[in-house]
Order: sequence, then C-alpha cells, then structure tokens
Amino acid sequence: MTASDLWHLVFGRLGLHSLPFWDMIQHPTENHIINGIIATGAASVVVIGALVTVFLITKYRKWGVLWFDWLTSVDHKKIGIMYIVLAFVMLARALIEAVLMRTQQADGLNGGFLSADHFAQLFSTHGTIMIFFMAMPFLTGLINFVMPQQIGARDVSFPMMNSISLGLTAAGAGLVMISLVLGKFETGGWTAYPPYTEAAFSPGPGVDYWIWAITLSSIGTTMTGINFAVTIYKKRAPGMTLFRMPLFTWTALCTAILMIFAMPPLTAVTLMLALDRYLDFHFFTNDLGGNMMNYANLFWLFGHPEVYILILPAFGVYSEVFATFSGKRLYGYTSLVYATMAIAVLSFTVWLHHFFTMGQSANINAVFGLMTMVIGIPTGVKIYDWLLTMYRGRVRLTVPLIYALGFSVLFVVGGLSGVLLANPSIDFQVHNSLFLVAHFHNMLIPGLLFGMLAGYHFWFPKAIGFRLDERWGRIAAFLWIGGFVLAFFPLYVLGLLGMTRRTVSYFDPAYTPWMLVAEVGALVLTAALTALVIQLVVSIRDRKANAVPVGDPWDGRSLEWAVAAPSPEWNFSAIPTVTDRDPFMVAKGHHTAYQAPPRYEDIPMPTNSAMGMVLCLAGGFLGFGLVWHMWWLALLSAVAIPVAVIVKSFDTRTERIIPADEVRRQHEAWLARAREATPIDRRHETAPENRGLADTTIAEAST
Ligand SMILES: [Cu+2]
Repeated sequence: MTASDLWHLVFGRLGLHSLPFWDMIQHPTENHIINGIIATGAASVVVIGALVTVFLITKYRKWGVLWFDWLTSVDHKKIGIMYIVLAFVMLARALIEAVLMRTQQADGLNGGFLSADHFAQLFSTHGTIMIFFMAMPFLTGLINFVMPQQIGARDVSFPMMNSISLGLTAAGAGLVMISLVLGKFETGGWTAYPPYTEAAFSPGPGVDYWIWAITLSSIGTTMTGINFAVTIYKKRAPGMTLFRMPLFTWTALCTAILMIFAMPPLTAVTLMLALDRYLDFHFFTNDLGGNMMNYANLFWLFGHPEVYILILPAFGVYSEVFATFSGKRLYGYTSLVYATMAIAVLSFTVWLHHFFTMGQSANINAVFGLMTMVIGIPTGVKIYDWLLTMYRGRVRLTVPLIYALGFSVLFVVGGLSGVLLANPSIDFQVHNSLFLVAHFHNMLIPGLLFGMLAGYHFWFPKAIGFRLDERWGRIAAFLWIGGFVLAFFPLYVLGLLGMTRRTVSYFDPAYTPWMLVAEVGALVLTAALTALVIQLVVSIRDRKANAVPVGDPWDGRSLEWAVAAPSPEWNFSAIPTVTDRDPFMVAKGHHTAYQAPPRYEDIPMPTNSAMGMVLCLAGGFLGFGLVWHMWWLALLSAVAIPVAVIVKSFDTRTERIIPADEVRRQHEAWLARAREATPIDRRHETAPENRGLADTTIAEAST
C-alpha cells in the first residue's frame, strides 16, 4: 500500500486542493487571487470564530454551564433560545453573502470581482442558509419557546426528541459552515436541480454538502412537526378548547402539520439524488429512464408548503402583536383560524407554479395558476382582520407593531406581484428573471423575517427577563424596512427590463443604476443587523433598569404572560384552568392573576439528555464522511446512531421531581415581587419603571 492509498483510505478525497487558498497559489492570476482572498477570509472567520469561542468558554470556565444547562437540556424554552441563536449566526453569514452578491452585480457591467463559480456558490449558500438554517430555526425556536406556555403546558410532548431535532439541524448548519473551510459548496442554487447536480456535471463535494445538510435538517424538522402537533393535541390546559387557543398556537399547529407532510418528500428527494450520485442510480439523469421532472415535482411538493411553514408562524406573531398593542381582542378570530387552515390545505395544491415553463400542457398550468390565485383570498382576509383589530384600539407604536405595520403594507405589494406571477402567461415573460427574486424576497422578508423579529422583541423579556432597548429597536426596524424597499424594489424593475437571476455579469448598461440602488439597500440591511447587535449589547448593559421580573410588560392576553420572567423551569406552579380565549386578560380583570394556587404539588420534569448532542455529532460526522468519501467515518457514525438509541432506551431515569416546597418558594417570591411592583400604565410601558405589572384599572378598549 502506497502512502497515497493510505491517505485515501483515511481522508477519502480530502486533500490540499480542498483548502480555500490552493487555487490562488497554483494559479496566481488576479481573478484567482481576489477570489482566493475572499474565500480564505471567510474560512478564517469560521476557524477564528470557533477558536475564540472555545477560548472564551475555557477562560470563563463555562464548559459545565454550556453542557449541563444548555446543550443537554431538554427544556423547551432553552431549546427554543438555542434555535434562535443559531438562526442569528446563520443570518449574519447569509446577509454578508447577499452584500457580496449585490456588490458584484453593481459592478456587473465590467465583470465585477467574483468568479462565476464563486458567485454561484454564494447564491447557493445564501438561499440554502436563509431557508433551512435561518428561517426554519428561527420559527422553530419561537414556537418552541412560546407555544407550550400559551397552552398551559410544562413542556412539549417529547422533550428529548426536541433536543434531537435541534441537534440534527445544528449538524446540518455545521456542514454548511465547514464547507467554507474544506472544499466548496454546490453551485446549483438552493434547489439543486439535477441533471446539473448529478455526479457527471458536479463531481466535487459541493452537492454532497448540500444533500447531507438538507437531509439532516429535514429529518429534524419532521420530528419537530410531530412534536409540536402532538403537544398541541394532547397537552392543552383544562378548558382550552381548540377555539380558545391563541392565534400563534393555531399557526404553530398548521405549520406543524405542514412540516409532517411536506418535509418527507424533501428527505426522499435528497436521498434519491444521493443514490444517483453515490451508487449510479438514474432517478434524475435524463438517460436510462431517469427524468429530472420527478425531482422538480418532489422538491416543490415540499417547496411550496414550505413557504407557508415559514409564513404562518409570522402571521401568528402578527396576530398577537396587533391585539396586544391595540389593547383589544383580536378581530375576526374565527375567520383567522379558518383562513390559516385554508392556506395550509391549499398550499399543497399549487406546487407546479414553480415550473410553469417546463413543458406541461396549458390546461395543467391554468389549474395550478388558478389555485395559486385562490390562496390570495384567505391571506387577504387576514390583512383586513389585523387592520380591524387596530380600528378604535388604543394603539401603541412599539417595535413589534412597527414591524407588523411595515409587513402589512409591503406584504400586500408582494402578494399582488405573486398574483401576477400566478398567471402562466405572465410567468413565461418574467420567468427566471429578477422579478421573481424581488417577489419572493418581498414575501419572505416582511412575511417571515419581520414577523420573527417582531416575535423576538415581543417575547425576549419573557425569555431573558428584561426588555430590549426601545430606541435601538426602532432604529433597527426602520433600517430593515427602508433597506428592504431599497434593496428589492429595484429588482422588480430589473426583472421587467429582462435581467435574469443568478447572473454574475451583464451587458446592458441600463441595469447598473438600479443595481446601485439595490447595493445601497443591501448596505442599509447590514446596518439594520448591526443595529440589532448594538441593541442587544445596550440592553444587556441596561438589564437591571429594564428588568421585568413580574413577567407581563405589555399587558399580555395569553397564558405565557401569567408567569414570572424568565419563566420558571416548570412554567406553571399549578396548571391553569381556561375559560376564555384571552385567559390572562380575563384573570387580570377579575383580580385573580396574582394568586397562590390552593396547594402546591411535586412537579415531575424530564431529566437532561445527551442524546441531542450525540446524534448531532454522529449525524454531522456521517454527513462529513459521506461528503469526503471517508467510508470508515461514515460507517462508524452510521452504526453509532442506532447503538446510541438502543443504549438510551435502557435508561429509566427520565424524570426528576421538583419538590412542592421548591415550587412554593419560587412562586411566593414571584408573588411578593408582583405586590411590590408599581402597576404601569400602557402609555409608559417603555419607561424604566415597567417591572412587568400592567395597570388594569383602565378598562379594555371596546371590541
Ligand atoms: Cu409556490
């Protein structure tokens, strides 16, 4: 056996050429050097970032805290927070990539500074990350944190599975990050359509990185969907009928059902592509009986419902935000619920609008075009309900409401451009142009990101115990909204001018002015994210002044506001009984909100489990081994997964009892804090005096 054979046995196809600066050294042309420096810089950020994190954790001796209090925790609140931290980290990377792409295209007339291959990696990772490792973790984290508390539960139905879902998602995100350092990511966009992504045309590790990152996260998300749906069906507090559930929980339920039905086609299609690539199957190869249309169908059978997996939870956040900051009951609750269900069902009937131009008959296109337009109806219903919720309400223009208002205007514009695109004849004209890119960013930034940010501001005090800085919050909100308009409205024009998407350079000088505006927009969006970082730093500095230990800073309506902030580990000292749609608001009206329960009981809580982290590592190494053809590593990791599950199944210590005395001690301390706090009038809720006790002497605005 030669040294080279041994190398291949151990490291597979990994080699010096996998390092980001190798091209630059081998072929030191100007273009290679520029692209090499950017790639090496990005890789250094990942490596140095990881080293600094390890150093800081070691220096402050936080390994124990990190492991025992966070990574192995099965507490739905902590898992939710970890999901959101992951989402923010990934958001930063994908936003930087967006700025690079905008800068490239602003100079696209002269060819720009990026190579076509590098540019293609950028739009592929940007899309993959934004959908699977920013949007999905953000909404999963928010639902995880909020939903069990809204339904009066102590945790989700399957707490350990929850931790495993997080582990698999993190493993997928890890693979995308590692692809910056070792090898290259794929260049076929976030959809990775074959035959281009088949081994014959994309032989490197890039597509394999995509396949395994997506497979891991899609399996995690399927389990998340099952977990959320079962939790909502089985763990609601007594009296909380389905039609007393808060709207956010309703959207969580519909999203969970969509996850259960939409994620498996994705897992199937990535695994089929893997079989094509690794074992010479011919599912999508266009020869030997393969047909890439099957890929397009399966992918979008996931992909369109995915749009609503992303948007429905944001609709839920907006519903809570409009009602709370208008000081009114939600207008049209029942119609909002039915609209949500209608959107969820209809979302499975429109997938073909993603490939109107791929050659099916005009009649089929017409059916899918009409179904697509039908979805606009329930969505329109929601907009009217939200506006009518504000009508004659006592509206407070807080940060979450600013996002909600920005959303209301911008989402209607995006929706209208969607109705345009739903016409197959129009779609043929603007197909594959920047008009489409403008449209879906117009849906997903106001419709998902603004919703998640509104939710972040709304529930942050509940999760962490203090309010976020209001001033920086406003600055960030206006930067997001303004930056969005600047960055994406020009893309509508460019699309109509005929500029195709995913193009590294162009020949028409008419594009450049619009591209420059979009570039400014991208920089404003970067400033927006920076403002959020500053806000967090400022808020942590002022945490004492902005603490809201009583737990109800916004005069909330649903059960999550009825406990301390941060919530106790067991959420509710006694499981509440629900008699109304706005249970906490009713309790405050009856002066029963801050009372001791008749008696305290021992509370069983799930014990910590390392399974999430074990499967995160095993799944991550399995993916890494498969990407680089390190078969021994793949085999070891693949065996480790069932072994870990079997070993864990012998563990019978899955419950830990919190003694009634401990529950009483914490609950009484909280009640004492509520007695000492000054009730705060809604007009002064952003003042430092707000300790989380709402002044309820002013009657509710009429409904
Ligand atoms: Cu669609």
